[in-house]
Amino acid sequence: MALQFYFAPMSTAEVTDAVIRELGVTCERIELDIGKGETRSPEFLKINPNGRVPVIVHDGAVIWESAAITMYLAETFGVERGLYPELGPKRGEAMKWTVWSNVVLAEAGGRLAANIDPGVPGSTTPGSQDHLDEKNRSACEAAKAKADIVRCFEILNEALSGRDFLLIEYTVVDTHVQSLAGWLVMMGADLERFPHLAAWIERVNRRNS
Ligand SMILES: N[C@@H](CCC(=O)N[C@@H](CS)C(=O)NCC(=O)O)C(=O)O
Repeated sequence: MALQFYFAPMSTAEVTDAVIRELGVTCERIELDIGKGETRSPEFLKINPNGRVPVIVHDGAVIWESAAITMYLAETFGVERGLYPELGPKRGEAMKWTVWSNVVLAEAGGRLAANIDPGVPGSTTPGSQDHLDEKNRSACEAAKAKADIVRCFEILNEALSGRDFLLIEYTVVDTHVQSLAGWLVMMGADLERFPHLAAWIERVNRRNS
C-alpha cells in the first residue's frame, strides 16, 4: 500500500512535503483544513491524538511528529540515495540537527507565530489549537521568541561556517532544517547578521526549485 501523507498547506507538514519530494517517495496525499477543524475531527484524532499534521502511515505504522517522520523516511529511502548517513557517528549528527530544529528552533517559532498579528505569513491559522485571540497575544512573548530565534540563528550560522551543508554533503537534514528556518524568515526573522546561514538557505532553495 502506498505511503499516506496527511498534510495541511502552510503548516509544519510543509517540512515533510519537502522531504518526501527530495527523496522521491510516492505517496497518497490527504489534505486537511486546519481552519475548519479537520485536524481535530474524531476520525483524524484516531490517527493522531494530538490533532496535528504532518502524519504518515507506512506499512501499517502511523508516524507523527515531523522530526520522527523525517528520520524514518530518510533511513528508509535516503541512505541508498546518498541523502542520509549510514548508521554511525554521522547519523548521530543528522539526528541531532533534526531533533534540535524541532525542539528548540521550531518551538521558538511556534511561540512567535502565536504572538504576532495573524496577518503575518507563517503566523498561526485562526481556528487552530495554537491560535491566540488578540487579547491573549503578548508583545513580550513575541520579543522573547525573537531573541530565542536569534540565538538559534547564531548556532546555525556558526555550524555552517566553512561548509556548504550541515553534514558537509547535502542530506535531507538540510531539507528539514532549512524548511523550518525559512518559516522563521517568512515571519520576519532577520538574516542580516548571519551570512553563512543566509547563503545556506539560498543554496538549499536553489536545489529545491
Ligand atoms: N511538533 C509537531 C508540530 C505539528 C503542528 O503543530 N502542526 C500544526 C500546524 S503547524 C497543526 O497540525 N495544527 C492543527 C490544529 O491546530 O488543529 C511536528 O513537528 O510535527
